[in-house]
Amino acid sequence: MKIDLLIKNANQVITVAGGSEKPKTKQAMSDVGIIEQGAIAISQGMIIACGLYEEVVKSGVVTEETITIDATGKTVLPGFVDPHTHLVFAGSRENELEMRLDGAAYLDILEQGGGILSTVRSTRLASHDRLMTESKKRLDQFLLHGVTTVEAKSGYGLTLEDEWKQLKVARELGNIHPLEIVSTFMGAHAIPEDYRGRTDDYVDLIINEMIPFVAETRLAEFCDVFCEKGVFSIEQSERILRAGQEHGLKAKIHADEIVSLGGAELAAKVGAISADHLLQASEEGIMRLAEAGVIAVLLPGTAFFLMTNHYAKARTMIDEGVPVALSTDRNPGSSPTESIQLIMNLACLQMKMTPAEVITAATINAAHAIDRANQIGSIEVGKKADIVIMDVPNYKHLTYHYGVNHVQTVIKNGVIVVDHQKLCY
Ligand code: IZC
Ligand code: ZN
Repeated sequence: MKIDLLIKNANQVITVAGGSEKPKTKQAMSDVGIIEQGAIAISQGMIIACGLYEEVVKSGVVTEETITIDATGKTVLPGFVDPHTHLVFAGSRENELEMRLDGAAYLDILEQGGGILSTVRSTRLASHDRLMTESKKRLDQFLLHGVTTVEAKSGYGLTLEDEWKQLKVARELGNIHPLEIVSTFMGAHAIPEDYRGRTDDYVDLIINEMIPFVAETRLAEFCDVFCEKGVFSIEQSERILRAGQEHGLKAKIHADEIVSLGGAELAAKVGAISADHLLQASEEGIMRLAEAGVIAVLLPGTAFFLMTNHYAKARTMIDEGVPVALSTDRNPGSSPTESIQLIMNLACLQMKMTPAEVITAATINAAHAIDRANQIGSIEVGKKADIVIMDVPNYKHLTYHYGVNHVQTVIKNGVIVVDHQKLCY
């Protein structure tokens, strides 16, 4: 077998190996698989060897065409996986930041027809091309920051046609951009203005028309609900998630973000693949997640950006055996960032996750949260060659030297797509 790409002399290769079967929990989250002076061989987009150089070069044939990257002084990791984004939308909401600085609350802005609903208005008005252009910019930022796969939710359409428009953009972007996109249907993101006071009627529309359509056209793999005070109740969320499951859509839930409603308990009850946010999750809810093996996708960017200063109890979750993953929650209202590195830093400083736990949460556990852990999330033979080379001497440096982008090179499916911090696909 011909080696297409060879990475050598890395100060550290962080493999995060050993978690492909099931997400890493407890002590296993700290085991990130460090290889000092490591090397990796890649052939036809896949990892064919990882270890010490002398062994790795023997895994295939080095030819004149083999590209060699000297990673002296650098740290090599699996490409980051972002399992929770609202990628496709039009416009921005910087005006709301000023309202919030004046004391307005996120849910009050939504109640008054702003927030998510203002992004719904601009997304409905936007053409397919505008949505493509704006969303592609976000994907480029993700890639520049070391993310090689993202989940992307709909939820700024809230009609069948407009949700479809968003999901089609996500699919098309996945076809034209090196970054891989995994889609989630989230018609249950807000109550559309013409259904105000008639939430159950909107839930019926989601269940009877949107979910069957999305499932039939295979435009999404997951179904998500904003289970929150004033949005979708526990009962409504359960109906939607179960309807999704009946149509083959795996359940995800925005749970206990702002008000503690019992979203964590619901996630365990329906067997969701992940419960996301959980800032206000109860102790009981955390125990249920651990028992049911539901992945907690934590999004500390929202506590930071909404200035609540109240973060999810990551330490309790990890110590109780909940598999934890991290995500940006990229969206225009509560977390407008593509920097997974900033999120990793917040996870460490504000949620007291260790640097090793943070890396596990942003790679293999995040891959599990989108059901892709058999293909991505670690540097292991047989996995896709999704790799980031960071200009740091060791992995602990990532959560220490903060506020800057440490990415030097990004490799997606064995192809160099970011070189010296510049896009080159
Ligand atoms: O646009 O505000 N929390 N959904 C639930 C969001 C934030 C996105 C937004
Ligand atoms: Zn979200």
